[in-house]
Amino acid sequence: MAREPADVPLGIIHTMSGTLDTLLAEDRLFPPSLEFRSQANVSNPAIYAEAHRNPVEFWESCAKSLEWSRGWHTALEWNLPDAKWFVGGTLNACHNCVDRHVSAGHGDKVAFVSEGEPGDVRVFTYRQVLETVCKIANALKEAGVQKGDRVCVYMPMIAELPMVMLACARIGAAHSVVFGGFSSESLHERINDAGAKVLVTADGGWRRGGVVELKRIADEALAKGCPTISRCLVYERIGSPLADGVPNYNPGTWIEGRDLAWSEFVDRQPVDCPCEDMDSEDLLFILYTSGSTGKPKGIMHTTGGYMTQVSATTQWVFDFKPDDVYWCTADCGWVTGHSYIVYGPMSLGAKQVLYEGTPDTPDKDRFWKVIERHKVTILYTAPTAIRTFMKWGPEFPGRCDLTSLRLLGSVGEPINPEAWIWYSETIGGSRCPVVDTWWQTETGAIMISPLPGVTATKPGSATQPLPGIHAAVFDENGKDVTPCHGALSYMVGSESLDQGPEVGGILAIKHPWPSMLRGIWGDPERFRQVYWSRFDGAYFPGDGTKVDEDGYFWLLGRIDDVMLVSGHNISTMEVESALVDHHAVAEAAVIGKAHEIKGQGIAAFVILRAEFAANSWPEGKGDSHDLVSELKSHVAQKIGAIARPDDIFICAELPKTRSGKIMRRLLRDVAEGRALGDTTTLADPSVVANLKDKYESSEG
Ligand code: 6R9
Repeated sequence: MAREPADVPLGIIHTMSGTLDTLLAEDRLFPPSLEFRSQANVSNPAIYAEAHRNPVEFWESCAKSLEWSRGWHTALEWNLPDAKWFVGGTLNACHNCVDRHVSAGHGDKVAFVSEGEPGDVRVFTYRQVLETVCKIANALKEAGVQKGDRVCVYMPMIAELPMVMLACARIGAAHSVVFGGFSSESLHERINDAGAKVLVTADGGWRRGGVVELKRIADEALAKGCPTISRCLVYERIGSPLADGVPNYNPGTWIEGRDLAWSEFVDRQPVDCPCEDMDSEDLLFILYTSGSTGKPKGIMHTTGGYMTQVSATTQWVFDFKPDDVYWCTADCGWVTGHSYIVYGPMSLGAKQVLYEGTPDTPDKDRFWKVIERHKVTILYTAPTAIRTFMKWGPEFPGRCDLTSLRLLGSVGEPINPEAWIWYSETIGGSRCPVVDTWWQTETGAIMISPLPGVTATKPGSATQPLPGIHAAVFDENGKDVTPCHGALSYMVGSESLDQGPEVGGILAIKHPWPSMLRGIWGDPERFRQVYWSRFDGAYFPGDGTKVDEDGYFWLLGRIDDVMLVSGHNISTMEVESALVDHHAVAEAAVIGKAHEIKGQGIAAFVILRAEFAANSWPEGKGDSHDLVSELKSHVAQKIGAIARPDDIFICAELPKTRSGKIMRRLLRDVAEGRALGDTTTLADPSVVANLKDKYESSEG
């Protein structure tokens, strides 16, 4: 029956019938090398069974590697949806990340190598971090911040950003970091939602050779009315306009009595400041996550459980060692920067690289130059970056010495198998384990990931839930359909259990975990409704997954993106991966588009690798191109005729959020000829506007 486009339901809640059809087969397997395994922090698979026997006791043993000022009396109090971990315990997150390393004699160890985009490099030892953090903490106190207050942070990706976060933690104020690429409206909304007392910003930050005028944007946000803000502390990153080598940027308007200059106000503060004793369940931070629709949610994380899980997972998943040089390319404005720049790595006393700017400034080899210069051993980045590097071509990494690398991580989106292989071979020299880590702002820490000394990896699979994490796959009706459900064979380490066939469905987390979100700031009802009402007794992350016969999880993206083609639920991720599998394709975004007969047809937006794009493949629908029909056949051959794309549109860029995730909702608007929906979370709204023009002219 023909359906009007408007009738085609876009949300999975309505479209998904039963379980997801899983089609793409991937059988490459990469067991850990003997060499890696023999030195790994975790090399005994018995850790899964141990954790499974008693997850709460297991997490208690992990919590003991932190320094507590008072022990807990109850490990977990669980009244769905409210969890309390390590009840009665007290600790300070900053103490655990900084002071204890200095007290243990590691004050001279480098904490940060902070490389600015213009090429300036500043090095901070743990002792210097401690002194600076104390000065910032004293400055915040003088500016009126007290334990229990919120501080909004809007800064470039330089060492002062994590130090401001640690200073907040030190004095018991919750930080709310807003990514420096957000607009004044977004900043204004987040300041007011959190009721922040102080805003910490900078005159600007460097990006793609220019200055992002943070203070000017902050002024705009404050001018819209932020009644709770009394002070604005400004770090002088750029210096005075018109100084040598500095472009003429707008530093905003200085308001006496409100604005405080870092060089005067922070630098004169005393270098010691006691750590506040914090309850395990005291708020550590709020971080806003937009999701696809609606007002941003202020995700709340508390102290003891969060610190326990970020610290343990850094140790296991990154196989972190004292002499590693670690580089996570995320910005502290995202949860990845919170958990895997600040709190996880620093709790282990890591030496890490911070980089302020873009990967193509001054040239497309900047990341590889950073790795070569600072001898980075562990790299943690996102599939969106990896696919961009694939598009640019192998000559850029080829110019640099990357032999210091020993482990590679991925986070943020599903990584297509071909991108995984490219990352492993071209960046890792086929020498480094690849850890694909699934987690969310809400989960606080990594949940599903290989243990690099234990797990045989499969390209495109985040493999298995970490020890102590009980992930499962549920069907549309909320029924647990996990193969060998109730006793996942890998969790109990037994070979003899029945292994079920592969299933696809909706990811669920069945047992509380220490770093789980504690709520949405100011909206407990929305917290319950969004995450805890979909399933009975389990957390609903909103992602689709399949679990194969070995108990490996294949994350398939947001379930709102699943397509319903002739009655089959097909994940966009699988069709995208089949396209990226073709040697001409660097990146693909796939959507379901209203179709008279099939309900939804498949439309693909494809970015070619540089060497192909340079050949005669203009942007556009290109039905007549040989390449387009070749790509359609390639998908049909990889996954089956059901997944053959109806339309392929060749383009130069895809609409992405500021954290680099593809926004398929807007591509559906383009393909179905609708006005574009909300574009405020896009990194660059002109990309989708251009795409729409080109799409419409090629249809005409
Ligand atoms: C850490 C972070 C969370 C959403 C999540 C999922 C997607 C993240 C992934 C992944 C497949 C991975 N996601 N990591 N999908 N494989 N390894 O990205 O947090 O910004 O809150 O996004 O990102 O869809 O639900 P956040």
